[in-house]
Amino acid sequence: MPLAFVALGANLADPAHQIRAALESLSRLPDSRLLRVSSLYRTAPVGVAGQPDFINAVALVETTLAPHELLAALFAIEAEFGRRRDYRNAPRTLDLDLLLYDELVLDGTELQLPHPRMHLRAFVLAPLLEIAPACVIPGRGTAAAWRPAVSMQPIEKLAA
Ligand code: PH2
Ligand code: MG
Ligand code: MG
Repeated sequence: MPLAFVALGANLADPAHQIRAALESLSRLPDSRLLRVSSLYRTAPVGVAGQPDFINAVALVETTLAPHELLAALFAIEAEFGRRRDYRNAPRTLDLDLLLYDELVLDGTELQLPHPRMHLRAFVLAPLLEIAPACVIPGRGTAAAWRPAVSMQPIEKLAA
């Protein structure tokens, strides 16, 4: 069965609660099984100024949903959580990003795989490496090799 990694992020309305509830929703995705979940991480905003800190995590899902079906299911969960898209990178109750889907490389307008910025974000790499230390990002090499390059991005693992 295909394996997909999903990044979770939130920085509004009790973000840790949003992420825990979102993990529950991921465990109920159709035709899928939630295999692994990282710790929650408190992270400073990357690429946006003047926003609250985020809570981030990464999950590994086994699924027979095709990539676009999985993406649609993730968008549906975001909508359930009251996600509004007021402007690009607006603060959000829940952001679910498809990071990897097997070794698939896709450059569509709706879906790009691997996620084009995942290797530049400590808030993705740290939780990803926690649950998949040998993870390879197609076209970019190992996730572990990118981790030192983003060591200046503040990130703190929350107690379980
Ligand atoms: N998401 C972004 C932009 N910046 N920074 C952190 N720390 N966490 C995020 O999830 C995040 C971000 C765009 O989706
Ligand atoms: Mg995102
Ligand atoms: Mg997103």
